[in-house]
Amino acid sequence: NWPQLWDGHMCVLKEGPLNRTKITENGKRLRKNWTISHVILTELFLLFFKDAKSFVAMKNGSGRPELCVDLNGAFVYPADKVSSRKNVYVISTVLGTQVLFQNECNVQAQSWLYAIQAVISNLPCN
Ligand code: I3S
Repeated sequence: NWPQLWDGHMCVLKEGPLNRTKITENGKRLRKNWTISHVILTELFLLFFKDAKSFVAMKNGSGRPELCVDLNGAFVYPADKVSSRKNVYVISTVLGTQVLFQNECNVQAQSWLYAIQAVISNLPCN
């Protein structure tokens, strides 16, 4: 139950909009589908919500993220050849999910990269 999990265990380290698309699931390639998400970084997960309202709704007891990326053991790195967009990074998880995230502003995109890297390096499987 997401609201309960949230209440007990998580705090927001970084929050804001990013473009994202999942490109691999369980090691299987997916067709790209870029969408804008409201992204929440916690000490464990990167959560993608439809918008900021959906995140508030989840905290108030209804709804859940559209996508939850487990950062324990994950890698994050520039995805230069994976997309024609600029400032694209890939998060690759132990279970074989890969998500691209992107922001038109390179400073914004990089600040997400650094924040996610910092979380990963604090997790046990790093
Ligand atoms: O890596 P791809 O397959 O060239 O990625 C592009 C396609 O997914 C395209 O959609 P369709 O070919 O499914 O219609 C998307 O509209 C593009 O955004 C994808 O490329 P970028 O370079 O934006 O990641």
